[in-house]
Amino acid sequence: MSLANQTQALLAKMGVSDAYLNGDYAVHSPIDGSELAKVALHSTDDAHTAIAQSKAAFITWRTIPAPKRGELVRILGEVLREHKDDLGALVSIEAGKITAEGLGEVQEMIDICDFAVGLSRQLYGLTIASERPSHHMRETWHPLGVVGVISAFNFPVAVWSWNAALAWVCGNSVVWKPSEKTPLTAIACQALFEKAATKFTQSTGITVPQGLSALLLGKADVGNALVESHDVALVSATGSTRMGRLVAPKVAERFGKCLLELGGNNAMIVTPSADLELAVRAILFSAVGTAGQRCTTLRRLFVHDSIKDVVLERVKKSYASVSIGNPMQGNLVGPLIDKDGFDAMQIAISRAVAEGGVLTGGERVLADTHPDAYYVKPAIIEMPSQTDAVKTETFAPILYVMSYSDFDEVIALQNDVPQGLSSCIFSDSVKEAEYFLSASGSDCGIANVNIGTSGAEIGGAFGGEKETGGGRESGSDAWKNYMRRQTNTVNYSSELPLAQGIVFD
Ligand code: UN1
Repeated sequence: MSLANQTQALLAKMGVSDAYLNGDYAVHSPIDGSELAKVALHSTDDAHTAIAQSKAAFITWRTIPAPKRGELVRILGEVLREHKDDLGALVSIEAGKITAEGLGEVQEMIDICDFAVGLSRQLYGLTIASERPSHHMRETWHPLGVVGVISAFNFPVAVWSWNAALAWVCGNSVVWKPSEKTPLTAIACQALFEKAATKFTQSTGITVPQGLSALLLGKADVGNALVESHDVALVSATGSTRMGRLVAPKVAERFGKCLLELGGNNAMIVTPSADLELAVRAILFSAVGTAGQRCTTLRRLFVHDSIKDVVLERVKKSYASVSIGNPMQGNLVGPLIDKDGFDAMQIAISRAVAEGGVLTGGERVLADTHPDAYYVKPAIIEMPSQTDAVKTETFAPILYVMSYSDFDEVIALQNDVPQGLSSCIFSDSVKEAEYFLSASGSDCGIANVNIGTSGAEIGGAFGGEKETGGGRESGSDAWKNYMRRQTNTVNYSSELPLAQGIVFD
């Protein structure tokens, strides 16, 4: 069966209505470059209508008790479990992920739904001691409004769910603008949401307001409508630092809230005491998984001088054993998303080589069988130092390898890049590991010990510092981004004492 036919069958199985599939915007698979379907893109007028509808949905939804809102997300988790294979396969077809990673992405969605259900009974505020007699102080969390979600091609469904599941239990409505490279998986998610909404209404008698989940397919103009609308309370944007630089000032100008999850340039430090068997396995998954197209992908490897040769030899050996090809046929490395991705990789490689890098791999493969798809051998580049090419994030499987001799120096190098998403150390020394996690250690939002840089669990807050944008999504208390904080002081006395001891009569 062709990929287009498989796509049609999967979309039908997930209940996608033909209405989405009658446009003229062609969607291609990175697996072989073939056309999968044509979809209709929205206009900025459509965006304004969707935002207005979403705002109306919010007004109703915010009054539904949070645990009831959680019930909708619980049912969505059930629907996702039912369709895990279908949606996972569609992620593989549309984004080129290997089967295990397509399924893993849907598992992240299920996990965040479970998390959000629990959270729906735990949107805790504080009670605060008042300095005045017979007064109560407390802090409450209220729903925020319309949440705009802008997501990237590389996690075409999970990033939406991290935001949407939390946003809904927090009492918000969601308008989603997915990457124009992956509209089909987004359409499928919307259909699965609608399925969950119907079941929810059947079992609870509560109507899900129309527009609680809205989908906007389009390019930058449609995203921009979300960014500029005063009716969008929070813009949660995942993508490049370049995109974040466009989004953040516009949202700030109207005093909206922004949650940014932008570029990463993630590093691993391998110290002399490291378990090299574990380190090499972690390097392979972090650097090569998802064909190097995760924001958490390992891009910089610092190995102590004394073990550099042995580590490099083992890494090269493990790279050589990796199968590259159709991601749905048991290979470990699938294609890059498109020609632009491939070109960016080749430019980065040339630059690094010009800066003194010694290259292994990096070339295109399978061009004969798939002239319209871009499969590459993951590249390893031994660098003489941390040059400009190394400091730049390129969304492709390029691993820059450098050696170090001094521990303080390598911590400084790890931090000496504009981005600050993920980092890790492989070490069996408690001193080194704890130093890495200390205030003087890694400056990233994620810092791991004896685990690679990618593949974070949903339970922790996800995001990073510096040019990564500073936002935190997913677990821990990231839910607070989706609510507004209110401080309440209640006087239950017959006096009117003022704070700070002021007497005003
Ligand atoms: C992303 O690449 O945008 O930690 C998200 C990870 C995944 C999420 C990646 N859980 O690699």
